[in-house]
Amino acid sequence: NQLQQLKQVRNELTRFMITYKFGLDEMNTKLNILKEEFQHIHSYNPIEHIKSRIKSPESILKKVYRKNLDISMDAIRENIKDIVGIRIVCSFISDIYKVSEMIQNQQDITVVEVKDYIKHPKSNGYKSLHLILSIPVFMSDRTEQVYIEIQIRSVAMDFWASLEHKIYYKYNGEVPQQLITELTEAANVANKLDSKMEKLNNEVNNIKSKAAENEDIHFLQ
Ligand code: 0O2
Repeated sequence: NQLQQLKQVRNELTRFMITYKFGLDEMNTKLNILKEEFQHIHSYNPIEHIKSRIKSPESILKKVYRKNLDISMDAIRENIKDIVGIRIVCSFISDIYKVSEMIQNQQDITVVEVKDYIKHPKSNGYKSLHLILSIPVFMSDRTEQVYIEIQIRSVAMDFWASLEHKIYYKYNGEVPQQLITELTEAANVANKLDSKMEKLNNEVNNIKSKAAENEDIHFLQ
């Protein structure tokens, strides 16, 4: 019966999850290398912080129902692409695209999909750059491709999205219109803050590079 089938799938899922843990470990190592190397070359770190999670078997099953999928490992493997989720929070919008490019350029990473909610924000004001990647996980007797969802956003975008997520859950999806309007206004304020910080950062960088140029000229004379 369906309950037994569900229990069996749940147990299989728990075993199947370890592959995703390896995928997450691998991706975290890649991100830490990028972070350290970037710091070494450019003397600054574009990543403020990184958070990650592996979807619980329960919420994978919820998504299986929501998407009306077959209850099978193959269907889950193929259709649920955010079992491993990584969120990278950057200081500036330009850093978001730099980090995304560094990730996409890695040879063993296949870019499955890019959703740019920064250039095309959702109607509620949600902004983030989403990458769906596939990476190989090498095990003793086989190699498995694992999907990973990476969300890259600025501190201001992250601040807004965390609050919006909380409100959405609090109202169980039925958020009063007034609150929706205010949230969208708050998203605009977050955008303005991002633009202002980017502009200030560019100004500081220009001053720094002019100072470095002058030092070089001075050294050569
Ligand atoms: P959680 O708990 O964060 O994982 P999918 O349903 O993933 O197959 P979809 O809807 O096209 O396909 O995915 P999309 O648009 O890439 O969004 C997936 C994730 O982005 C969400 O995951 C959220 O984390 C985030 N997100 C998308 N839209 C919004 C939004 O309007 N507000 C906030 N705060 N976050 C958003 P989950 O699965 O919803 O939740």
